[in-house]
Amino acid sequence: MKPDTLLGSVLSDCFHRLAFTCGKSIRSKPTDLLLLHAPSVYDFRERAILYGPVSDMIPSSTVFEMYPLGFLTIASYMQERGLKVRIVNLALKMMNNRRFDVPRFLADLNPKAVGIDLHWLPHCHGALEVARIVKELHPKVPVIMGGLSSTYFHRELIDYPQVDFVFRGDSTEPPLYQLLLALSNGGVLDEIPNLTWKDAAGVHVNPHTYVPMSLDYVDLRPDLIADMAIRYGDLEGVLPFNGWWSNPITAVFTVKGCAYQCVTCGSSHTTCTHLTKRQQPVFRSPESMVNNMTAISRLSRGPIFLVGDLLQGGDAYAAEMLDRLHKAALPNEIVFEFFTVPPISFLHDIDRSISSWSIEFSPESHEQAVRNAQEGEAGYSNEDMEAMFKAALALRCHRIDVFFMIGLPAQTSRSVAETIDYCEHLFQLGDQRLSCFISPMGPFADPGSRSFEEPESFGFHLFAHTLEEHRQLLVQSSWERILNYETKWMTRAELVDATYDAAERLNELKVLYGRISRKRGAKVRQGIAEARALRVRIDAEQDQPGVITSSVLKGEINRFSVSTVCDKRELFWPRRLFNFRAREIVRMLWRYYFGPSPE
Ligand code: B12
Repeated sequence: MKPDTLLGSVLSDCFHRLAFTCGKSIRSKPTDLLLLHAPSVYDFRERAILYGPVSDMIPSSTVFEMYPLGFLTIASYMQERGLKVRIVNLALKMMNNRRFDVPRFLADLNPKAVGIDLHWLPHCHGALEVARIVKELHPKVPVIMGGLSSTYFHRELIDYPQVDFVFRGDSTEPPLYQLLLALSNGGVLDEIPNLTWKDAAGVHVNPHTYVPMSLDYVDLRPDLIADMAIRYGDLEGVLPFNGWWSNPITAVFTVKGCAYQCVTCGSSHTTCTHLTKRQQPVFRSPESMVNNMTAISRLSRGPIFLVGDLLQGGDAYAAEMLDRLHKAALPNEIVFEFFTVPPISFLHDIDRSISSWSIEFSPESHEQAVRNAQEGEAGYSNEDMEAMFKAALALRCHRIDVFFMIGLPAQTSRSVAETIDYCEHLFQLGDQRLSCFISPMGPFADPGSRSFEEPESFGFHLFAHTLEEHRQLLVQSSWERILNYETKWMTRAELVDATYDAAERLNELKVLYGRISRKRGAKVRQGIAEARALRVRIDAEQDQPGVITSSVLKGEINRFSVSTVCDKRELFWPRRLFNFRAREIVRMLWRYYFGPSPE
């Protein structure tokens, strides 16, 4: 067992025991708001679904067990105002223990209100099922939903009997606080902004007026994770994703809204204008971000990912951020994301300010015509991009991950194959620090994106429009049938074929150019071959009416619940012996049980 995994289980056990030995039983803990994160498909443990590589590029598995960052901002906002919040990552608990009994677990809790995220649309099956169970067990406890997909589908969502309230928008902490107060004091509901609710008179849609122009009103306190783990004796319930303990990458959001118009993005400028009512991006202050990063650094040695392109906020903003980071001198690696090629001078500025840094860049396609169709006139050429890579590699940049996507407007199967040729060209730059990844856009084209709102104008065809239709899609037998779109250039079957072909070749190139070991390459190769074979067998079974997926097939499919087109470990940073600062954890435990900590 790795030291961190060992430390994780020891701490997990320790939290649990301490919670009881100190007479503070989990059950008796007051909870004003219980935040639940559901798996994508509620009964994924019983079903046999070939989900495919839809989550291969993120730390989560196909269960999409990562809860929204917003859970932490909500928790810290409420905590500062004296309310007790508990986060429970049900998805992760269900993954880790096949016998974990959700209704039994929930029946034991006694919260005043329950919040469930329907942020990412792939949760529309699990989130509504969990809401149904909560309502059944605790009929008097209000069930509140929120997140981007809740915002989009709020009218449909509120009609479900298990849903009492839906919050709209990308920022909900203050209105949610207002609602929790109103529910306990019997206050009026029609003045709470961004709230969709119902009573005997029908459905009410309060105006969407809470759109904060500063993001500094709320903190994202990493210590809350430890705090909740100790308070409720439940470490697993608050972990962000499976394996986080060994790969504690953390994300710091920098912006809400966007200036770019990417066709498939569910948070593009156009989408935000309509969905979150944000006419332009709003940036978090460098001071707030660096404070947040410093707090993370006290706890974790893992990389910190700055979500969003700092340069979108302007040169002065980005320069201030670097200046503050320089002064903070954090030991963690800082990961920068760029939406377009930054000036080379900016890379030098990063290098002067930070000793350990890396880059994530998503050109989506190597082909200019495809990039233009996706992003509007994409303002950079491959030559510009390569010049950036070379400049960064000449500096102390530790790592460059380049991401490509399948399912873009104007993209053909041939173009996807040529993207892999281009990856080889990038590998031939001859630096092991640069690697490439490719994955399909899936499982869904995002609601609110231009590809979803005006599919025909952008060459898309949708197989689902409503929330209920998406729920039905999620329980289809394979990802080819789950995808909610195809394009004028690729059918769903072609999207799947192009993905496996591209993944197979990219895997071989990674072995050839030393990006992964032969052993890892062989495992991925075998995984892709088996996934292809399973797809054929599922199709054959499905084509016979009335045939239910056989148990043999079920068992085989279940083995495909993690990575298929690449090995997830490629996404993570090399492990350290100890990822967390034990001293800080001990200090927290001490503070919780015995009062102020010794310095
Ligand atoms: C960072 C990020 C990630 C990170 C995860 C960060 C995290 N844990 O939240 C990573 C890279 C892992 C990721 C993964 C995915 N992502 Co993402 N992600 C983003 C990104 C770029 C920023 C999000 C952010 O910074 N939020 C800031 C925090 C503070 O706010 P928040 O979490 O949104 O929470 C607020 C509100 O949403 C709301 N809220 C949220 N939940 C709840 C619950 C309740 C009860 C209430 C009341 C309110 C509420 O209130 C919160 C507080 O104000 C957005 C795009 C964008 N610019 O918004 C895409 C975005 C949200 N992701 C998207 C998608 C599709 C995904 C994936 C499904 C992609 C995939 N197939 O792999 C996965 C799902 C991961 C999972 N569940 O396991 C889409 C969502 C579209 C949709 N409607 O479904 C977006 C819009 C990007 C896009 N493609 O267009 N993502």
